Amino acid sequence: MSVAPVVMTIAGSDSGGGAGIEADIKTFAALGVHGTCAITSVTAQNTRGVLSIYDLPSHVISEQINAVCSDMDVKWAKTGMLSSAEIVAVVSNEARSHGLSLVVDPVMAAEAGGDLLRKDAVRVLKEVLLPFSKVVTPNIYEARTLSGIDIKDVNDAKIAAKKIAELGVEIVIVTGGHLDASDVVYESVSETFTVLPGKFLEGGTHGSGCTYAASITAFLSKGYSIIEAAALTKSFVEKAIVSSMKVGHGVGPVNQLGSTLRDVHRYEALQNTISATEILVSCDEFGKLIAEVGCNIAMATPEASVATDIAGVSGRILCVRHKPHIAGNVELGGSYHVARMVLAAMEFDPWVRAAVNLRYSKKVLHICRDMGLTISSFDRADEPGQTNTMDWGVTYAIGNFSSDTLKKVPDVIYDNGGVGKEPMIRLFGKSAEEVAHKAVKIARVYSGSSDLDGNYIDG
Ligand code: PXL
Repeated sequence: MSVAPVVMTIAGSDSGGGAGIEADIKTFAALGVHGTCAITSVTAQNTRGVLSIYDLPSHVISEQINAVCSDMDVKWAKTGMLSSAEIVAVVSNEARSHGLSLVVDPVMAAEAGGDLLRKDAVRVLKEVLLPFSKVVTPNIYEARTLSGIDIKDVNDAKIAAKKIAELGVEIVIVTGGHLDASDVVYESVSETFTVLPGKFLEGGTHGSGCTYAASITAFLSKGYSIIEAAALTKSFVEKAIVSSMKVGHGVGPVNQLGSTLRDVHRYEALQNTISATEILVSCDEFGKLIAEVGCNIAMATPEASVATDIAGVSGRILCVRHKPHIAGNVELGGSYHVARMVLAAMEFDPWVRAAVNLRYSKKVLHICRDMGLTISSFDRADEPGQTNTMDWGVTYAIGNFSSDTLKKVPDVIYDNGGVGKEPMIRLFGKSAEEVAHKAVKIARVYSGSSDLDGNYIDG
């Protein structure tokens, strides 16, 4: 069993799944630490705003903290929404008695609107919680409330940070999401400022503040210095914003796992395509299905939008002495043509993510039909100028095949070639392996070594 730091979030719940403990726990999971939680308030919320707030009784908050800390070794915790003076006080007491190192996100309002901290709680936050906290991560509006300084630029942020540190908190990070995207880190022990520049990115930001503080907590629990934690967190939050998903009608929530999943998907597409090429080259009969120009097989990630999100052979699969031979490596962006076909097919059905091109023959088309595969085609003569043939051809063949209401991708799309263009059959499927298995089955029937059920024919 592996060992991971245990961290805690003491925060409110966002029923919309964007901010609060929901964001914190996802952040902890994405960063490989074990997340625990003590819920302070339950908000009825969506991407448009906060509809209602129910504060949990103090003893329920204490009991959650005690339950976790009496069993697990929690050193670092973060606080989020602490709606009332009473909650701030009880959390301060519990954190003190369990010796927690605290990262305080001084949550005051929700992104989409709605107060999350009562006015009388600000005083307790400043006088009781911050004096023994390690880090506080206000945005410029929260920093103004804590310092009384209106922040219009990085210099104002530095003045405010220093003022907030005077309350007794060791490190103040004024986040720059509402300024020029740079974060100002003030370390009171060494009296140093570090400015971490950032960039504004396209994407939803609901939950970015919670995610920021949770990420700082996770990196500190792993032993990173505050400047390392702040730099790593900046990049983590930027990726979470870029990966945000369009849900709801208001401010979209950040997606803490988006970039990790994209990497997982790339790895899966590569492995699947490598395995598919092995299936193809270990079948001698497949040599007969290799086109003059060679074959390629490719598989896209679910979020693919460009050829570099698609694994394919960087050279080709060629027929050498009647046997398939792979010339090149499986790489992301390895195939351009097959990648274009897959991208075009995914526009109609996101589950169709793989394809292989095969040598054209009427007999192969017959076999495909006998196997129950669906077939459509395009004619290069119909292609308008200024298009990418693969985009246009696949889109045309899908349009021809399916009804207006149900655009379905056929298993096979072929064309009869054109001037200087070899005719071609293209086989589509959900994964490169699935497509390779189908291609091998066709090749065996074509060469007479097996029947349509895959049974070997003697002789
Ligand atoms: O992002 C601040 C925040 C913190 N905690 C909860 C929230 C929000 C914002 O919406 O809902 C519970």
